[in-house]
Amino acid sequence: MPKLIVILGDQLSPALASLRQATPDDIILLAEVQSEATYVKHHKHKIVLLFSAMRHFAAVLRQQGFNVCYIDYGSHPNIQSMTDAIQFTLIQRQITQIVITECGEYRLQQEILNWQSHFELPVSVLEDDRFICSLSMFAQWASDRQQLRMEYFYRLMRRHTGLLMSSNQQPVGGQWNFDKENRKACPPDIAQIPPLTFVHTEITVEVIKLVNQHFADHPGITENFQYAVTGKDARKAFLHFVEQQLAKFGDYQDAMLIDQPFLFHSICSMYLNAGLLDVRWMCQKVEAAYKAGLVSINAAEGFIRQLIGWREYVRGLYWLKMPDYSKNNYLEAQRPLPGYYWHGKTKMRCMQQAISQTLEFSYAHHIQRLMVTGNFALLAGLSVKEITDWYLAIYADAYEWVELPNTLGMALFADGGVLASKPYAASGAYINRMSNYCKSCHYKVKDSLGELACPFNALYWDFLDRNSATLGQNARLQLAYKNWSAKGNEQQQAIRAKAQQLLIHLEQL
Ligand code: FAD
Ligand code: DLZ
Ligand code: SF4
Repeated sequence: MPKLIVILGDQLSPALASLRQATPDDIILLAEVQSEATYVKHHKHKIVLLFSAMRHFAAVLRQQGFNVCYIDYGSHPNIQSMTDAIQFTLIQRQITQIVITECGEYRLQQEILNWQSHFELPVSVLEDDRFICSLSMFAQWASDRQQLRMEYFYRLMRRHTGLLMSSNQQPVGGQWNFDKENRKACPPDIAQIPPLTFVHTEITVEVIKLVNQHFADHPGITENFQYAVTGKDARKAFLHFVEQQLAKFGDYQDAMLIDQPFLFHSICSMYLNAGLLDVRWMCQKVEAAYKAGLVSINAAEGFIRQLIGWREYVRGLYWLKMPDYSKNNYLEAQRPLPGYYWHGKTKMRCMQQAISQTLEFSYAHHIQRLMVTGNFALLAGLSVKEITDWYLAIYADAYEWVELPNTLGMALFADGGVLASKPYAASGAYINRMSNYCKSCHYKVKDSLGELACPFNALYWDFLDRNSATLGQNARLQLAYKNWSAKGNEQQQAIRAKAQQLLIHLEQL
């Protein structure tokens, strides 16, 4: 008797655990449903990417002889959720069992856990072995530790995978981490090769029409959609990155330049997270480029660290700590999100750049997310719920398992230090060092006081001051607090007053 194999929009991998069990008798279900498409206002590019990639993936499965049930968005008014889509399929076919691979979000996992009693059928949830670290392996690693620092987890992953390891189990290059060599500012006239882009397939053209019709009020426009929608094209995009950009990624990973949204980044998280790329294959290509002498160790290690270190670590942490993790608000940040997060119109050049490219491409790189929009939200005490919903909606690579620890934990320090040992709080000086944004900004990055003073400066000091009861004892902030004390009463009062003005007029900055 056939099984019903449910494939979610971010499970588009031919080697997915549940697909490995598929026989030609089984029904494979993919469904475009309202509940998944609207639980936040996803950027239009994210919906185009997923719906088009789902349709291409279904076409390949059909070509391979599988029995695919595909539900187009809006084709059945009664189908609003994955549960409805399964109900619909069960009415039409004789099914003995439902099979699914672990999903990426706690919200949907709760829905899946109800299926067995709801449908009165056995439901088999398979481990998502597209990740290198299983959830049980992560829990085991975490079980005997006071602090869950990424660096130690990363070393375990290096040993586990053997990536960039010498035959005597030592890290290639003599050290685990070349982070300090990933922080150069980028010369503005540096030669750049843009990421690979792709013309719209017939399927994408159809999906774009659908998205414009049903999701007109979601952020972004569809005309400039340029991403890959198949595994084959995603692999091409990644190999282009390895050949053309990876060598410079090492040095300029943290750099930002005016009107350069992509710099030397891979722009691959949206493919990887949807299942179009395989993390092991990506790492092997990077390691091979290093071994062939095409890229230096700081580039190869820096990239592999993001994939087998940060990416696997945030996923482990998410599932270890949910559902309580999402409720954390350690610094009691409540202030409403200013409108420019949604339209990008602000005099702060750094924010304008990071937000406008986000609206245009559903993409910003890590330092823009962390040290510009994230840092501003941290310093201004913006609502954790509103900010995490914004990141979840606006980026094409956003799923809660990866977005939440990065936003709530890394950017907002709302978990009180589970992920990071100190808040990533910085004044305008950091942004000035890592970018050329400040040169054409309305505000003056060197000033903390006065009408044209860079808002990041007074907000930075005020952030430390107003959170001194919770952060004042943090060993890694002692120098910052010492500098704050050294300012003396009068200057401190002036900075507090300036910060108050900025917070009152946040919308006008
Ligand atoms: P590259 O700079 O080329 O890096 C290579 C790959 O490493 C990425 O494709 C990604 O898969 C992985 N990676 C790098 N850093 C991280 C990280 N901190 N956590 C997980 N994976 C990482 N990443 C997402 O995939 N989805 C998100 O929703 C997301 N939200 C974020 C929110 C905030 C506030 C911050 C600070 C970071 C967030 N990140 C998220 C991590 C990171 O910013 C993106 O993975 C990266 O910018 C994607 O661009 P890229 O593919 O060009 O990455
Ligand atoms: C993000 C998303 C969107 C926009 N739409 C769908 C959809 O219609 N059908 C589907 O199966 N998945 C979609 N997704 C991805 C899911 O939200 C994702 O699989 C879960 O959040 C688990 O990570
Ligand atoms: Fe951003 Fe301040 Fe620099 Fe302007 S001066 S770009 S607001 S850091």
